[in-house]
Amino acid sequence: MNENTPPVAAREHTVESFTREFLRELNFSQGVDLDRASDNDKYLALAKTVRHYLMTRWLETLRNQYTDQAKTVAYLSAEFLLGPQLENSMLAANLDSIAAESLRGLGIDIEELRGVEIEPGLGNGGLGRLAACFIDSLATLNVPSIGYGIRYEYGIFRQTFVDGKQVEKPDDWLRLGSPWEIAHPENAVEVHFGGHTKKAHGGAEGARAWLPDWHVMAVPYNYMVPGYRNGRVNTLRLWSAKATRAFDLQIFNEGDYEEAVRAQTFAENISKVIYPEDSTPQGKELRLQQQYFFVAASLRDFLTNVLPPDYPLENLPNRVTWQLNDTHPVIAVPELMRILIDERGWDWDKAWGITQQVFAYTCHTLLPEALEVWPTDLLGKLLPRHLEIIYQINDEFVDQVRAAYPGDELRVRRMSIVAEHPVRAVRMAHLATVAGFKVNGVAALHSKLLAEKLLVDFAQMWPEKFTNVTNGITPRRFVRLSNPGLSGLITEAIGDGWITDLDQLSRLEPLADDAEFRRRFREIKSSNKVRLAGVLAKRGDIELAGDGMVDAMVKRLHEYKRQSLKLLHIVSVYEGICSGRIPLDSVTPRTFVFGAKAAPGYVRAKETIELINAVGRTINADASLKGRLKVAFPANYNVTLAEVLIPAADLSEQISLAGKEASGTGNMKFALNGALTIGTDDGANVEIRKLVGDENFFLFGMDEPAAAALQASGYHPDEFYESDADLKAALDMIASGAFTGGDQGGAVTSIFADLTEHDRFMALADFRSYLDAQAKVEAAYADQDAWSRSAVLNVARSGFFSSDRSIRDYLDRIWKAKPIDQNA
Ligand code: GLG
Repeated sequence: MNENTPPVAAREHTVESFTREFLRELNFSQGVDLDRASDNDKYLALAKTVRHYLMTRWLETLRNQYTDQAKTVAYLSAEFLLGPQLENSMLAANLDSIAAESLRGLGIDIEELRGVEIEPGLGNGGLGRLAACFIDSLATLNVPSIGYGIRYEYGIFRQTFVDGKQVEKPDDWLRLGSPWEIAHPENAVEVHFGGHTKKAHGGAEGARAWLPDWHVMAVPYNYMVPGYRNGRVNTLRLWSAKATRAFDLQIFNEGDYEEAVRAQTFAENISKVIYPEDSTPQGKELRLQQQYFFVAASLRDFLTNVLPPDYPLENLPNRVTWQLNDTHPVIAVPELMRILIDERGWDWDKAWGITQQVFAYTCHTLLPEALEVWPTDLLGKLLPRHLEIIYQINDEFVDQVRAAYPGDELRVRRMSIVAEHPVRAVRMAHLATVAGFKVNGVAALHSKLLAEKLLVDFAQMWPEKFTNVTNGITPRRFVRLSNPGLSGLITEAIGDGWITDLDQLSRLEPLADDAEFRRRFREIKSSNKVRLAGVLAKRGDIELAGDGMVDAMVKRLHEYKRQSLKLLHIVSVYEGICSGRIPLDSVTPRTFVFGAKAAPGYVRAKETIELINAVGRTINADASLKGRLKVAFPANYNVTLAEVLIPAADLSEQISLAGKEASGTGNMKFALNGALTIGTDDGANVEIRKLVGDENFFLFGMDEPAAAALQASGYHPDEFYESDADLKAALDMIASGAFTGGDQGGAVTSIFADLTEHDRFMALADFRSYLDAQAKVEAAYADQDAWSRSAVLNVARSGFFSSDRSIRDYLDRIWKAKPIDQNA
């Protein structure tokens, strides 16, 4: 350690010292005294106090990162869906009880302060949340790593419902300030765009000079990523766009003040808002700007700030893996080539040799239309040099394919990085696969289908490139914090080692046969339902069906996920009751909980929301049901709500068409909190079922080969509609306008017509099997004791789904980096 930088004195872990710090923050940072402090003042003071406690360790980690020069994982992701930070930071820093006691002593209710925090919604769904779980596990496993992303000023939109329709509101999460970030404007990095290229004077052969015509500054904001009580605090660095002064001045000098301000706004737009499409890229120019913006800044940052000066880049593969979280950061590949060739003067082969050893690519989808493709027109206009480099990578790659498969021009066309139809465009997944030294899918089935279908040509050429890493979730946030009751019960039974070694949950297995343990487990579920009921009541007068079954389907609204199939089930039960086919007394009291945002431009998804709300309104208002059935669709499902809902759920709906959901991670969170799954053989459901056992899982529907076969043979949904009386009755009831005040148009016609004529994700084909499985659910739930046995077994057998295990798999199979104990 440098003598000039003595270590910051660590704060004392005592209530007195915590209180002193807190009051000091309140006075000197917020400028108020306790009597006059608002909840926001207190929250900010508390957050900053907690941050101070972590600061010493953070600085130490940063110092070690620099002195050790150990192999580092740089996780490049356009999304980090972090969720609330306060509780997690207190937990990691081992301050939870000290803080609670300290605040109690000051007459402050810590619960109230938690309510003040606005979660940073810097992600759309699973992909962004996965990135957040991964950085938590990387820190907890002591892996030198850094997360790189974008500090969007507006996160994923705030969803509201107006007459049952989704209306999006801006998510101005920064309006009260964020205590968790530290800005470093002095370390801003310039990022260039546009212009043209020309032959470089001197330099390596093939080097070009890029003459961009505009640039922005990327300002880093650092976030702490504390490991769980292990003394490591990693960094998440999110970039915010700022106009350069030179840029404005130039225009200003030309006399157009308004234009100068407009130019500034233009530049700063880059990090203004996250694109709200999940698994459906829009190909908008601003999005490509965002991608290059954060990637260029991150590479530059790593090469100049993380590496020492004059670091020989020939050694880069020993120092870093840049993990590409989906195709969003793939423009990093030509960016590194550009740096090595045009700036460092390397020749092409040498540059490509290194580039191919430092990137690895994670694919998160199976829908071909979800793979990003950039028209060369747009790419060339924004990043002319990068397009040239991509062309050259492709030329060499195509030669390689021709050499391996002489005469197979169809294959060449299929594999080419540059597509010719419908417009000339760059397929980012192909670029990532060609450049990456590994390509992984996110669940066993997904990785298999990637290699056998979506990227089959590549897997034939380079079988050793392809691997699987099944997703995971952090048990710190999704059990320890979100389910204190269950955490306490587990810890009492097996100690608290499970928090960082989730396989230890298997020691709960014998307790599934212990009646007292099951009783306590049920009691915890019930009190979690009470907590959920309280939150939903506050969120808009939503009621649960007493303490009946909580049946949850929460995920983005997407046709392939089949919220419409869930809706058909609900309508079918309701129709059965109305028509006398199903006696009301025989129906298990149940609340169907939905949580789902639709992409603002995704019409069918928005119509589905409208219809769910219409059905919900009707059912919830129908007194003849005596409150046995409720539909709860709280608006704006987010991490904060997930943390309350998941621990209360009995049944987890994972009903995508087999072969379409890459993995799912909500499915894991539910199982780990003791919900039973009703699901198809899709994504990680396959692995969940294998682990928890068939008898503790409700499987239904076609498997992937069956679904593919039906699709190939010509699928006619009307045949299912005509031949299944219950299905017909349910669909007809919707079509009759029974839920829409007699209105048979709009969403009603549109969804009815789509399901009976097209039904791209074959909901109708799986309807009967889904209903049968729901009947099994009802029967099983009637025996509460047996149900809770299954629930406990779900918990005991879900240790595999810890994101710690995922990270270990990445380390083994891809990164080859080593954990470094901070305390050693
Ligand atoms: C994807 C997939 C999910 C997957 C998640 C994380 O749709 O199935 O669990 O990433 O890998 N685009 C996504 O959200």
